[in-house]
Amino acid sequence: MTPAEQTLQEVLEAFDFGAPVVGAIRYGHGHINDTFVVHTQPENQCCRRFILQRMSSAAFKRPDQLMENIIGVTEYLGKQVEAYGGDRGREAMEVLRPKNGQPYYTDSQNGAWRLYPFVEHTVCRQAADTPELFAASGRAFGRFQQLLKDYPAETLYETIPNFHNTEDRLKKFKEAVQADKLGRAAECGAEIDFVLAREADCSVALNAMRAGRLPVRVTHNDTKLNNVLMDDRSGEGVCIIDLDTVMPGLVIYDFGDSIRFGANHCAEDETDLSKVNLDTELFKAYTAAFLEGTEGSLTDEEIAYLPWGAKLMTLECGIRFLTDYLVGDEYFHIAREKQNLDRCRTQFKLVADMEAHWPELEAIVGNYRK
Ligand code: ADP
Ligand code: GN1
Ligand code: MG
Repeated sequence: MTPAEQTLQEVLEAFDFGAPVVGAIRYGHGHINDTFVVHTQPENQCCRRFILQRMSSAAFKRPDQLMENIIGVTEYLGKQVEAYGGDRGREAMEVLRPKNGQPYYTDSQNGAWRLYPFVEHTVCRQAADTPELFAASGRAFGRFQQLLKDYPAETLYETIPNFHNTEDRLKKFKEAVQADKLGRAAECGAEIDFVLAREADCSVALNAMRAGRLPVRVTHNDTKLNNVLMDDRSGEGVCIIDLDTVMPGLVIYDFGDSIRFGANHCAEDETDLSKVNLDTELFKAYTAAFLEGTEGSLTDEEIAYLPWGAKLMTLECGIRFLTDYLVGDEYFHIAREKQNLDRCRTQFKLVADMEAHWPELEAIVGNYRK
């Protein structure tokens, strides 16, 4: 056995799966955690599946606080789902504790692992093939926002400090350019200039928040299409997953991050930038559905700032990919060289496209202003 296999074996033994484990393999397309699907074989029954994850130590310095957040939020959501007569096992995540009764298991190499039931009869999409599908994800994220609207935000830890603080992201980017520890800055001149030309943009949402025009709410903060599981028959959103970054934030971040990832027809690391374009029909479909999911609870200013959410989340993500490329790909998993630079380039192409379509985006959200 390799050391990695030995660790996995140790971890599998730390949990009670209720039946023999017949396999554990890597799963999913997340960039942060190490995700495995575990298959068990109960006697005379179908195989049961679980999601086992090693939380990223690069991203999350305090797994204890992270899991306290997740347990608080999942239990709260579970009760909400029961209250409206939904199916708690499908519509809310559930943390399954290891045999030692802790919220997660720490292995002998200090890796932190958690376990969830696999939510069956769902699909996880990497691209929004149709406006209907994208709208379904928007309704689900809007409803998620709505369900958590009375959650006590002050009890949540900031699992990644300054996660969507665009001013702080800009500062860290500049430090990485300055240090240029791998000599990669020279090949990124156009991308560096792209960011520097948009320094002022990095303060737009923060200024509105500081002025009291955008309220702080409990937000998901990582609303990619592949962080919602969709019913494999109806196509409707079933369960919001990847709750690592549920923290106080701005609602425009949740709207914006979904648009960033889903309102185009390309992978995040597409190298043919001519294919990377904002699809305003998808933007329109998502806007309608997200606002439907929030049940009219957003303020007029929040609605007005939705295009800014889209632009800033895309710019910020491009800055993060570029920063990670400059420091040596420490944060986002990569499968090939320059993948983070390619990811950065798609984000900046989308930002430019959003700027080119700005009046149209404002007109779309304008239809919902109060
Ligand atoms: P990351 O933070 O690395 O993105 P996620 O928590 O999003 O990790 O999990 C990675 C992938 O695993 C998801 O995109 C999804 O395909 C799958 N997944 C995660 N949790 C579940 C679950 N409870 N049931 C089914 N699939 C899941
Ligand atoms: C990461 O965890 P995952 O793969 O769903 C990242 C997001 C980025 C996204 C870019 C905790 O999301 O912030 O927007 O990659 N999550 C974290 O694809 O940093
Ligand atoms: Mg994810």
